[in-house]
Amino acid sequence: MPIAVRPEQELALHEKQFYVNDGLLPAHAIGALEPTTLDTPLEEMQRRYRENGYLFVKGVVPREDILKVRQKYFEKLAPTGCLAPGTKPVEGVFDMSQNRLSFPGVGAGPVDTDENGDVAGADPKIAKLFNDLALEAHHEDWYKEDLCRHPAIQDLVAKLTGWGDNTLSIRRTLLRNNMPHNTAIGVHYDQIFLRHGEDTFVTAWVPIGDISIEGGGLIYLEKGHDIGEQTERDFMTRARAAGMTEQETKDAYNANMLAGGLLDVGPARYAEKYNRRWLLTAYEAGDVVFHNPYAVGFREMLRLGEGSLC
Ligand SMILES: O=C(O)CCC(=O)C(=O)O
Ligand SMILES: [Fe+2]
Repeated sequence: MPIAVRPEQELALHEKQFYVNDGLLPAHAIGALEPTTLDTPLEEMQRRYRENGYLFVKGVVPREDILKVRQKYFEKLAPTGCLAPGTKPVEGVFDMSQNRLSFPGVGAGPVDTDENGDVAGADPKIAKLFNDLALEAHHEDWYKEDLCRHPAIQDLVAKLTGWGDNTLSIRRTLLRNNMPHNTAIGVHYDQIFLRHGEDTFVTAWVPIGDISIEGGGLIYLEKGHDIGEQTERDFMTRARAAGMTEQETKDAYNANMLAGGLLDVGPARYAEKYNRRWLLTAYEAGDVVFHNPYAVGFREMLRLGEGSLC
């Protein structure tokens, strides 16, 4: 059955400090993401997905399948020196003696590049290697086949949407990392990036490992999908009024948007503007958040702590 979020859990959240790109989230802008268990009746899952714009399901994928991906990923990145000496790749512990600028996140916002288009950082060679390996990882079978086409994810989407055997997994996916203190992906909804297609897809956000509640996981704006949908409609109206071509309108990097197609780089400011809360949670390996194309999401910023990557 669904696990209800108890008010005291939300109050306990207010005693913690959560950092985002534009500073601390104020207590009144913090709520809890509501978890759903796998034995929840399908109609209830569908209701939650429809009304909340997301469905956060616990334990969808076997834990060992996720940890295998985590291990492979960090084995691949290890030659960059990102892992703390004496730790195992599957732990993904960042070497805090390294300069974080050498380890830029994939698509987490504008990155500085030099005249050759290489990622600039404290050590450009390491930054380039890190970026190249992180991109290369998208083409590995342990990622694009074993994880992205995982039957447990596919089956749940097939049931949730009623698409059944017609469920198609789109070859558009991002394998992101979040280094301690680095800028996280800004406020966005996914239709921004997939405007060339219909707005009927489902995104599965899959944490590759456990993430503590302050650990830099994804956070969602409460019922943000209505804001996302309205924003998209306004955007289309403005694009038409400005005489944009079809191609320009579909492009997430166009004149009406922030760099990278983001709605805002500052979630605290965004929550204030719309008077909505950001919903946070801890994640365990195997959990999946399914969300609709207009759900407004953002990454919490990973601050000090154990420096575990996610
Ligand atoms: O940083 C993340 O994992 C979230 C990325 C995301 O929301 C996206 O790629 O659309
Ligand atoms: Fe997203």
